[in-house]
Amino acid sequence: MRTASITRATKETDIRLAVNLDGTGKATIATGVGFFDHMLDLLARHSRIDMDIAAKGDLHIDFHHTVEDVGIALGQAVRQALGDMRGMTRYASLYMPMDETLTRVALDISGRPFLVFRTEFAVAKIGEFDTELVREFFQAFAINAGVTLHVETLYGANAHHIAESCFKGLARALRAAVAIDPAAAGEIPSTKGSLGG
Ligand SMILES: [Mn+2]
Repeated sequence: MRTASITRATKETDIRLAVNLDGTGKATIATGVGFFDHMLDLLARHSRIDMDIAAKGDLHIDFHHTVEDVGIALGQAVRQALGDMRGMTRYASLYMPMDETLTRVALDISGRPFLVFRTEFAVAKIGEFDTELVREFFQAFAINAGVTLHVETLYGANAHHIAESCFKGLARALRAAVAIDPAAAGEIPSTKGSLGG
């Protein structure tokens, strides 16, 4: 089983997180931020990665540290669970529609962290949630998971739909990229013979 657990405590947040890449999408999520819980829940569901995430952050300041640090811990957990990436598909890309919104996500699980994020929100908040934190999460995840991640929202209007299309797009891309490719089982998907930078 490709699993990992991360415990991460700072003066700003206290996070316990576990993932199972070969799961069914079962999620137990409690970050104290309702909209973020909703996004993480659908990230687990649509990636079929089991996620157990408990975060206690300094929400009396704002949601920034909590969202960013969950992104860091989730990225670290995914990277750890992948191990030497033997047999892994590695690349995935797709278009994710959500009503009027369309977002494209392309992913290379390469050990080469890079984020291109071309998604804009016309409003600053979704409920209490700052829309700029969507990018912060993707940045933290990409850097710590060691993935090259391109996200572009081609069009869209509703901020909730735009955010959801990004998270669902990441979910489906992750699901495809971490899947074991039966034709290449046991092989490391790189001409270098290793992945990791
Ligand atoms: Mn929703």
